[in-house]
Parts: sequence; structure tokens; C-alpha cells
Amino acid sequence: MAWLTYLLSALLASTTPARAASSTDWTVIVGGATADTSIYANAFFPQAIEIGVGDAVTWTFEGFHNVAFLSGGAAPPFAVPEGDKTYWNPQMLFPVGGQSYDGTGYHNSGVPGPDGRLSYTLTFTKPGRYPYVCTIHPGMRGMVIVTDKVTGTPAAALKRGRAEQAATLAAGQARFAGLEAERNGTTFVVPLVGNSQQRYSVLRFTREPLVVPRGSTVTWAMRDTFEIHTVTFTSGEKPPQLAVPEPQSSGPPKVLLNPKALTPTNTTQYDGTGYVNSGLLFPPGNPGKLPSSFSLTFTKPGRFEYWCLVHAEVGQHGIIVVQ
Ligand SMILES: [Cu+2]
Repeated sequence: MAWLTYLLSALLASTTPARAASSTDWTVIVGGATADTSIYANAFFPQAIEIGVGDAVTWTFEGFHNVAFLSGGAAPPFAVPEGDKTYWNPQMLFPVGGQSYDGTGYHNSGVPGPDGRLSYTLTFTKPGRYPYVCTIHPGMRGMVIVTDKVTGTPAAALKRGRAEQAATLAAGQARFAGLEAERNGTTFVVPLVGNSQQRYSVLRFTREPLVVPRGSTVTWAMRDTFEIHTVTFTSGEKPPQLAVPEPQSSGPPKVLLNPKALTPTNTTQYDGTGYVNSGLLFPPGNPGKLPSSFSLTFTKPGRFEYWCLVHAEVGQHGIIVVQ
């Protein structure tokens, strides 16, 4: 049966993409989270990787991100209006660009499905330093350095990536363990935290229910550079979805940004009834002067659950107990 073996190997050879004999595959981890999903890594691990000309990098996803090479261009806008609706920009949700990169053009991996898993490979054809970003988390950056003479190995680079990721998640866990709401008389502040140097976000409001006297005002204050959040009280209703996929007859779905989730209700008091939504809260000092805090005064006793509509699926909700 030697002829069969020969035929099979010839077939396999012809379907395997052509690669230089010396080509090496490198791995970069995208994101990561603690098992309880409270801490989210907004980083590429390792942050910088040095590879040889003709080598490929495979990004292995562990969270909701993308890998985008802008080649000096502007990042695509987050949202695109269509009539009176707003859609999530498909240019950051679905793959754009070919399988190799020479330092030019827009390339995007697209985002993973609900399980957070995706793998994206690019082959680098020219020496150079190539920065890339996640267009979903501002400030989430990585670098591919392509050189004629590479010194490291993929195993060592991956080990470095895992160590960086572990340090990031540990820093986030330590921050969450010490997280306290701040009290000033009848005013409370719930900080929404992250750290752009240590590259994590805490996707929780408070560790324990926040107990406040009746008549107190609680302010949720953004102190995170990576994320957006909402503060949304639904009074027992299911929290609305932020992104609603609309299947199309062909091609990928359109993703509607749900106005109910985006639009502030401009409520200042809460008695345990109705729908109260902060709308999107943005990093402090953002260039568009978009809101970065939300305050609510609690007028009736009770135990009230609230949600971040951006991160409800990873368990970002909290409880206020008004006495
Ligand atoms: Cu959130």
C-alpha cells in the first residue's frame, strides 16, 4: 500500500499552506480572567514579542477582545448609526484583512463567540516594529518586533506571557480583596477600578452588599481606564441585553446596541420600583467629556439588586441594602 501512503502525503502536502522551511510559530495570549470572572486582564501576554521574518504569530483568546493592526491609521469608531438605530461597528467584530502582514493596512481578528475562545494567526513578511491594539479596550496594546536575527524561542516567550498574565490577575485579585466603598456622612462612593500599568479591570461593584441608611446618596465613580460600565436597577425585571444580534440572510449578523441599555433614565432617586439606568459610564477624564459617574439617592428601605449591563454575563451585579 505504499502508493496510498504516497498519494496521501502528496495530497496533504498540496493542502498545507506554503511556508518558508525556517518559519516558526509563536503564541500570544489575549486577555485572561480569574475563575470567578471578577478580574479581567486587558492585555496581550507577552506584551512584546520578537520573531523572525516569515514567522507567524497565533493569538489565543481568553476573553472578549480583538487583535487589530491599524498601521498608523485611526481605530474604527465603536458604533455606527443607521437610521435611528446604532450598531456595533462590524469592522471590530469580524475578521478584516488577509493572513499576512507587511506593516500596511487594517487587520482585525474579530471577536470570539460567547465562550471567549478564538485563535488568530498572521504571518509577518517584513522586518519592523508593529504595534497593535484591542479596539474594544482603550489602552490595551501589544507589539510584534520582526527581525532578521531572532534570539528567543516560542516556548520561552509563552512562558513569559503566562508569567505576565499571572502577575496581572494576582494584582487585580489583591485590589479586589482590599476594595471598600467610601463613606462620607450620608454619601457613599462605590469605585469602579482597574489599573492601566498592571493591566487589569475589576468587574465587580462591591465584595459585600453595601448597607446604607435611608436617604443616603450613592455615587458610582469610574476609576478604570479600560472599561465602560452601567449602573442599572431593574426592580426585579431581567436586565436588558446591551448587544442584540440581528441575523442577516447572508454574512455575519448585525449587532444592535440596545437603546434601553444605552440611554440614561436621568433618575436621581430610587424607591425600589421602576427602571433606573445610568447609561454608559466612561473612564474618568475621557476626551469626549462623557459621563464617568452616576449618583442615586435611596428613599425607601429594602434590598436592591443592580447590574452592569456591559458585564452582566460575567456576573457584574451588586446589592444595596437600605435601612
Ligand atoms: Cu461593567
